[in-house]
Amino acid sequence: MLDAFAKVVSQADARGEYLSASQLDALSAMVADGNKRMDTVNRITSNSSTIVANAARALFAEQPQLISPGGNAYTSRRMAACLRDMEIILRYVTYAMFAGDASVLDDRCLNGLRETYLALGTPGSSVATGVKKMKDAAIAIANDTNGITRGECGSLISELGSYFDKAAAAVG
Ligand code: PEB
Repeated sequence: MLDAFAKVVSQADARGEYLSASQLDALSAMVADGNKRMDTVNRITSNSSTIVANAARALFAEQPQLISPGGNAYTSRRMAACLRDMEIILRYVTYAMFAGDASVLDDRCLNGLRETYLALGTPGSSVATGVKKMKDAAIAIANDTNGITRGECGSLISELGSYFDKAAAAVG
């Protein structure tokens, strides 16, 4: 598991080189935007239940076969497993956002997840749809300009989106 700093160090070390000016610039920009990053993580974390519940509700409205008898989220045991899976994915996205690096998400959540769903007979494409719905909700919450000092958040928001895209692509 790496963060943005450890990632750059390991890349430089693999080549036996000092950190380059462009690597230092990129990390320096990351530090300068640190408070925005923490705010983003904080907002998603404190709204996580809403994000998961609304995404799941929208997924089941769009794909009602999932909650019909025989469906993959039918019975409260499977419904609970489904909500838990979405919560796990969202939690790892917040870790990746905090670390500024996707490796924690890749290594501890997405690695082998497609195969797990295949083995379970759970439709990965439906999980991916749920992840996309969490993405939209998380971005709306992170990007909400109400009650905060306005600033440029474009690159942080696209980074956040990329972690959700990675999760959706890993199972979809
Ligand atoms: C991944 N999910 C399930 C299982 C595992 C995971 C390992 C099997 C064991 C269990 O049931 O607990 N676990 C999960 C995860 C990590 C992990 C992401 C990462 C670290 O350790 N059903 C649907 C939807 C979807 C869904 C499409 C969006 O209809 C999910 C939610 N996951 C789902 C369901 C099960 C499951 C298990 C329904 C139970 C499947 C079953 O037992 O029939």
